[in-house]
Amino acid sequence: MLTEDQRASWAERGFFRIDGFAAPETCQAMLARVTRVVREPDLAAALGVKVVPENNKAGLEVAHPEDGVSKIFKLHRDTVFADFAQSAAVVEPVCELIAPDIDVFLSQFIFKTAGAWGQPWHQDSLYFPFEPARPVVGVWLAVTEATLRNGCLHVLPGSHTEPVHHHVPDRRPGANYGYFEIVDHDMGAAEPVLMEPGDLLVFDSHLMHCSTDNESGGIRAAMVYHYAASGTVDHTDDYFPSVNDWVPCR
Ligand SMILES: O=C(O)CCC(=O)C(=O)O
Repeated sequence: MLTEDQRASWAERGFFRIDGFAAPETCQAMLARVTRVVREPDLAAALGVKVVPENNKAGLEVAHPEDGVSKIFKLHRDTVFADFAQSAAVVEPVCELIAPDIDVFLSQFIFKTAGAWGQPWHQDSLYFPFEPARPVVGVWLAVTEATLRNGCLHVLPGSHTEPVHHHVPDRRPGANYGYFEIVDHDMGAAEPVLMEPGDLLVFDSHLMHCSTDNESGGIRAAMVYHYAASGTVDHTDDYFPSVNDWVPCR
């Protein structure tokens, strides 16, 4: 059951957080598993994941393969990632926000190692040409701490009531795959979302949010899932190559 505070924050601000949601062991298991997937191309191929390079490190020597990776998509059928996506602790509250029957359709592990770019201001629904278009709910799990220095999320409270704005391609030369940016809205009231490992942010797919570059010497990792009502019609392939994979949760 969502609490009254969570419901109020959802309605007024477009998100809520649950501190200490996941055990440290879960975060460590996710990081260990995804590191193995990146280091073993045969495993990545067998799982059918999509590995996206970190373009701010293009051409640089990296100590470990994962240091040159921005994101991995389509992990939500695999081991610890599937267990988390399907857990009652996640599914029950998300059902309350969407519908009695939901699917998880998208998952991304974001490595954000030292020197990686942040993702510019956007609304996730830009990427979701669905019928019905909403509600779509994102859950963002802090796998490591997220700080101002290592590139935490920033959100614009209340912006979930906005329609999907026009987005332009991220203007940085060689920007990361899929990065688009809102440039027609005042983000002056934005708030940083500082997190400890295991903290969870639950957010509406119209909420405007971004993250900053990782200017620390360490990693800022997160695991992100998106959920929508079962039976949603997905038109993504009419627009761009889809990384969605619809898996029933309840
Ligand atoms: O974690 C980040 O750095 C950005 C994630 C994000 O914006 C998203 O998942 O939509």
